[in-house]
Amino acid sequence: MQSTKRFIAPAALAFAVAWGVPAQAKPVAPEEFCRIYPKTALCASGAAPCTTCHTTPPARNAFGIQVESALSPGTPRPLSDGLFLSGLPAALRAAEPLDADGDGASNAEEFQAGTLHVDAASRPSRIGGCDAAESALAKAQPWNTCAYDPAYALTRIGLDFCGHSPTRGELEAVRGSNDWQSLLEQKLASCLDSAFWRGKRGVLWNLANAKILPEASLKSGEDAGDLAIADYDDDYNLFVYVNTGDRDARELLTAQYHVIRQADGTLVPIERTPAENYEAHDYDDDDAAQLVPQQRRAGMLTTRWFLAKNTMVTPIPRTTAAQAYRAYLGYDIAKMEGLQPVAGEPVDYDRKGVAAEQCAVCHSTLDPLSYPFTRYDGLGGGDEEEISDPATAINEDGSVNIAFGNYIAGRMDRFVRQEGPQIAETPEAGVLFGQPVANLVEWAEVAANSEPFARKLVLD
Ligand SMILES: [Ca+2]
Ligand SMILES: [Ca+2]
Repeated sequence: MQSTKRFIAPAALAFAVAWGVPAQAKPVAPEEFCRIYPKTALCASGAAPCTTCHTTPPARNAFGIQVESALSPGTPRPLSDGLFLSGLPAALRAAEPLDADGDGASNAEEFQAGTLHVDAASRPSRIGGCDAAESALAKAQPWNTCAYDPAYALTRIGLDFCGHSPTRGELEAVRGSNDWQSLLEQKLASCLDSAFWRGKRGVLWNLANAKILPEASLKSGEDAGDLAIADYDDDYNLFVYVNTGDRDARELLTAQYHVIRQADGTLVPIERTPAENYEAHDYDDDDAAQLVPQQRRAGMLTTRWFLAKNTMVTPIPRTTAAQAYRAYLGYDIAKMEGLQPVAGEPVDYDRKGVAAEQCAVCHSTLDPLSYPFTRYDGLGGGDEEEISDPATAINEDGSVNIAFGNYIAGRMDRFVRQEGPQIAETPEAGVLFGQPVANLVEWAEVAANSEPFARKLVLD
């Protein structure tokens, strides 16, 4: 049991914890596997999936059985952590020449080729390439499967980046040219400029859906829904803008400007104070205005919509932090991913019982991630002051005196009556990837410069 427990991947571990297995079980095996085989496709996201060795954990698949039988044979089970880890490399090596799925390719060959070692239908196309007769035959086919086929590449570029096949003329030009590489580059460049790629509801726009989580009924501004709380057009505009024009993608989390879409579809960054944003909207439509002061902005993480949709009326907005961690850094805490416990956490400022053993497993990471979000209001909550006359909302320094979607230094004080005095002790400083951050702007800076951010960007 002990040895199989060590082999459980993060998702499976979540079940284990839910069933009350002691929290010290750690998913070390997937990481150890990827330390040994860092380049295999199974390790593309950092740790191997549980299906590398298991069917449904703890049951092992054919490869898991091969590894297990070579793992410190003769040593009584269960193996201790130390014995398991020290025996694993040799056991994996011992299973390399074996063929778990019987498809004729060894486990090692499949790791190298990126095919599945436990699926006979997935096997390396052979090692070596085509011989002369095969090459000649392939060249005469519509698609050349023995060599790089520029016409096929052009078709893929057209379909994936332009939304349609290339014309016959374009295909012939590429087939007949020695300079096909620059023709492909030109085609790609023009596709990346097309409405299909960067326009409203284009490919990039849709790529942002999992980050923005739009809901038509809650939308304000253009195409407003029945229960309008905020507008997400600004979010999409910023996302598409940052991801085009050879811009620095880290500005997704560090931009302190907003982006508007002009009538002709051009995206233009604008530097406006909250007051200027507020005045740019009618009072009827003021829930579409961005109210966070410039120096408190952190790109997609502090837009009116992101805060309204995720934080709503929560004092400590864990949902907001979890969505930021998932959408931009690739770690889903609900699946026990990206856990980096902080000593002394969680403190349980809002008396939710998060310090209980089963909860602390996640909350010792999640709560310090969440504190920097606590000063950003979503939809009010607590004892907030209502502004009855919108005309009095604007302050001289360009800030706006409305709580919703705004940065409020003293926000936690509003919750004392409901949550108790300790809620006001909630710090604004937090911890991300083991690094202390004073506020959300620093959080976003650390995030944007991190390896997980770069990896998520590539995986997207
Ligand atoms: Ca095989
Ligand atoms: Ca296979």
